[in-house]
Amino acid sequence: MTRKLLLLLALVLALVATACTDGGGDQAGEEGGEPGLEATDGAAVQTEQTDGTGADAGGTGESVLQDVQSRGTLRCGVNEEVPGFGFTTEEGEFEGFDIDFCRVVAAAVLGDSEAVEFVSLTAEQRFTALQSGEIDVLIRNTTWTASRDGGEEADFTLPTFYDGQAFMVKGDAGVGAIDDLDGSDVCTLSGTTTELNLTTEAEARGLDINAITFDDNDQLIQAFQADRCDAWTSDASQLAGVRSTWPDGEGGPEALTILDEIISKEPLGPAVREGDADWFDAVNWAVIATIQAEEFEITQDNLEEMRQSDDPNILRLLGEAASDEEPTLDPGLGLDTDFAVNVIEQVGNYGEIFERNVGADSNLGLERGLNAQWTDGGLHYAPPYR
Ligand SMILES: N[C@@H](CCC(=O)N[C@@H](CS)C(=O)NCC(=O)O)C(=O)O
Repeated sequence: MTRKLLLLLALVLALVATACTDGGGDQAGEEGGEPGLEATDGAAVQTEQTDGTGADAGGTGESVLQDVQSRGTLRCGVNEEVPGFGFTTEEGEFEGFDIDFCRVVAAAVLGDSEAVEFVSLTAEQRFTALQSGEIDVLIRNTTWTASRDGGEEADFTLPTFYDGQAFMVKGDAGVGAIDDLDGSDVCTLSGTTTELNLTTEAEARGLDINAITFDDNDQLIQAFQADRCDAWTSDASQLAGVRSTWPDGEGGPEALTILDEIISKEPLGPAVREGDADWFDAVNWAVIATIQAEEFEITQDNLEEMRQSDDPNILRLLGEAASDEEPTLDPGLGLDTDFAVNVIEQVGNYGEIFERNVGADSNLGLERGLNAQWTDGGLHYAPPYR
C-alpha cells in the first residue's frame, strides 16, 4: 500500500473516530434535549454541559484513581430501570447487582461503600458519559464487545455477570420456541447489542422477524403491553428482572414466559475510560476481590474470624501479614492493603451480592449457572492475589 494511501487511510480513521464519539452525544440530545446526565446521591443534581476532555469533571488528568480519591466520591454510571440490576425504589434509593458493584469499587478505592454518586443513563448515553469524564466507571448491564473495546474508548474489567440474549412473550401467545416467532414483530432497545443478535439469529434460522426498535425502555414496555410486538428480546437476566415486577394489572409475572433458548454471549461488567491502567487495575481487582473472597468462603459474617486464619493466601487477600517472615502484601494497586476487607465487610463476597440482588434472596430467583465459581462448573475464576 503506497505511503499516500496509508496517510489517507489514517486520515479517514481519525475522522471516523471523531464522528463515533460525537454520534452518541447527538442521539442523547435527540431524546431529551441536554446530553446531560442526572447525578443523584439522594438529591437530583443537573450536571453542566461538558467539553469531553474529562478535565471539567474536576480531574487532574493523571488517573481517575487520583481524581476519585481526591474528590472523595465515585461517579458511577448506572441503569435505573432494570429490577435486580439497577433501579430506583419508591424512596428514590438505587438498588441492584450493578449498584452493589459501584459500592464495591467505592469501598475498595475510598474505604466507604456509600461514597457513590449514581448517574442514571440510557443505553445510548452510556459510552458518551464515560468518554466525557462525567462518570468514572460504567456499571450498567453492559456487554463487553470488541467494537466497544476498540471503538468506544472503553476498557472492560473481568465480567461480573455472564448472560445471554433471550426472548420474553406473553404466556397466552402460544409461543413456545423462537421458531414460533416466524412472521412476528419483536421489540428491541437501540444502542444495545440486542438488535444485531436478533437479525443474525433470524437470518440463521430463516425466520421472517420484524425488529421494532425503541430508544427508550418505557416506550418499549408500553408497546409490549399494547401487543404492538409479539416478543421482547434482551439479556435473559434483565428480562427476568422486568418480569419479576410485571404489574398485576398486566397479569403479574406469571403472565410472561422467558423462552429457554439463549442466542448470544453477553458478558456484562464494569467499563472504564481507555488508557488509564491505574484506574483499570483498581476497579478490576475490586471486582476480583469479591470473587476470590467467595472462593475462600470468606463472608460478611466470618470476616473477623478469617483475619485470624492460618491460610497465608487468605491473610494476603485480607491485608494481614501471611507469616512472621512475610509482611503484609502491597501489590501496588494504589489501594489500601486491606481494601478487600472494606469490600467484603461493607458489601459482601460475590455470592452474597448475587443472591441478595438476583438470586435466591431476591424476586428474580436466578440460578448461578455460568455465574458459579470455576470450582462449581461456572466461569468466575479469580487470578491469584499475591
Ligand atoms: N447488555 C446489552 C444491554 C441489554 C439491554 O438493553 N437491557 C435492557 C434490559 S430490559 C435495558 O437495560 N433496558 C433499559 C435501558 O437500557 O434503558 C448491551 O450492553 O447492549
